[in-house]
Amino acid sequence: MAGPQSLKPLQLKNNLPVSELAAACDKYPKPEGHVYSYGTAGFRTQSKWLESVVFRVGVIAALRSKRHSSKFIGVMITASHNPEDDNGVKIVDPRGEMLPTDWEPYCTTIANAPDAASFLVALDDLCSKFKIDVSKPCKVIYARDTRPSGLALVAALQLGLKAIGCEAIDEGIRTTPQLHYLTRATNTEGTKDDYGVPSIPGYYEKLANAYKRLIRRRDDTPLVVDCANGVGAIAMKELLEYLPKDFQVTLANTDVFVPGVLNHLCGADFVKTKQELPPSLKGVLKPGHRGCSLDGDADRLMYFYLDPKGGFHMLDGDKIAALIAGYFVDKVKLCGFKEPPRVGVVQTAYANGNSTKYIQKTKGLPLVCVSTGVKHLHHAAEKFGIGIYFEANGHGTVLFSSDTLDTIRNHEPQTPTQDDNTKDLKALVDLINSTVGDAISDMLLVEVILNHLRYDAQAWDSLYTDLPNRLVKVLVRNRDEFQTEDAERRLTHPADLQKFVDSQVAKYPDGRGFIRPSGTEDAVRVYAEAASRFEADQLANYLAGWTYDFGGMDPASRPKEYLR
Ligand code: G16
Repeated sequence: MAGPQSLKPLQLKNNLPVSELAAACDKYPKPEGHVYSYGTAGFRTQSKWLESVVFRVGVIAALRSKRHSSKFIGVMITASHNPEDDNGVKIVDPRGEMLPTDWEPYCTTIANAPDAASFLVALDDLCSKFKIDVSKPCKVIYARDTRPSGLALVAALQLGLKAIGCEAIDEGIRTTPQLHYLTRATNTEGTKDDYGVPSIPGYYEKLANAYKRLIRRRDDTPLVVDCANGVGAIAMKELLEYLPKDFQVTLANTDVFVPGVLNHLCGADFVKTKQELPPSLKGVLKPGHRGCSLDGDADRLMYFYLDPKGGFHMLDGDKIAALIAGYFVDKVKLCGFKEPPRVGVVQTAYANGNSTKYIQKTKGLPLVCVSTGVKHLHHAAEKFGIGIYFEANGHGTVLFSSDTLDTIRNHEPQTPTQDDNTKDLKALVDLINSTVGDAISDMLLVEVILNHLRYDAQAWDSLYTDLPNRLVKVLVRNRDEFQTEDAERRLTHPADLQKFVDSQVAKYPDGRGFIRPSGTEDAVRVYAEAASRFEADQLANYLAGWTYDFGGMDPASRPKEYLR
């Protein structure tokens, strides 16, 4: 162990509180042999490996705050849709966005520093690289999801914050989007960009008031919300106190503190990957009802319904994007702006081929495809006046550029119709949590749009027909051996595997398939779509079989559904 004594020869360029940081670092030694990487969703792995990382993230977040003129930086402890034993930590920037990518390699180096001395050197490099004035005050706001490991990780975070002398606000157990909201609202309070009252009641009031301004007629169709046995259950119960009493909702999977049930056979990821009703909703969701699932930290949303014969139909992030995009393009026209904001959509390679066709060809909207990960989608959506981004997994939101916000604010409607629609648009800006995908805000948005358009779930579903598709998670020796290009639609390595993908895909009508390493799990994801269910499954299973073997796994242990 490197105690403060052994640090004497260290020549640091920045005036960091060396003894405090070194002593605290020694309390959370880095597990030997474990390699961490700041990826798509921050650091994420089994919770037992995370204490040293979360301690260090506390220090990094404080430095980020110093870099940002002492604004609040958010830290969220969650592993979202992953199993309960996993956990993770990510840093949220002052306006609620993800940490910029140029900080990621520094986070990775700091997390992997083997001892206190190298930890301090890595911090010093970060300070020099980003010209951080270490003497400035720093502020961090943090929260965690309902995972049992969260408490110990919060203790590690607190020690990191204390060691660097950081002011901190503990928000307790919150959804990821609530923490993003609080970060932005706290930093913008009393400014011209005021995002809302910086408190959890302020968050609920903002959403609920906007919903009340928008909702037109009473709808008696029940909505069943699967809360994934996660923090979304707490937030949904709290939100209901602010919504009109006739909001017809049944909450399911609300066992927040029962061990082992988080995301288990329920939640948005279960629905998307299994494409079936969570077993716990059998008999609860009836034909004619709408159902939706949140994930473990309530930043993803999936809708679904049963047809009159009881058949299950999923309305995923692509269907949500199509609904929202069509609605917004019409709404903007009805406002009568002299210079209407440009509405555009951002998707990833997972977007269903028919959703892309619908948005581009039927609705005539510009669309871009980017790599998986909110940071990529968010940045691409910022280029539009109104940018709608959704991943097929149900993670997404709508962004309004500052010019668009000015246009809406200063617009002088010439007719009662323009006036009504402008009022709606103003309320929509308040209803949407633009800081990040927010399952609860997105759910209210979908409910408002269905209400305005007088659509039931089936009418919404009929906007376009999904091409049958299948997503398979394949375990490999080392996911870093899989590298991609073209927004993750093609492998550059292993090149021979891409040749195989091309030759297989060409055999299937409407066939499409790609293979990419996950940014959040130690696995490779295989996606395939084709004209029929049988063909999509078959193509996915062929690609999975080859991925397994190219991934250095023993062919004798290849799962039986994978094909070769
Ligand atoms: C995170 C990211 C999402 C991404 C998902 C899966 O979601 O925020 O953008 O789609 O991971 O990523 P991958 O396929 O690379 O594992 P969440 O909900 O887990 O925070």
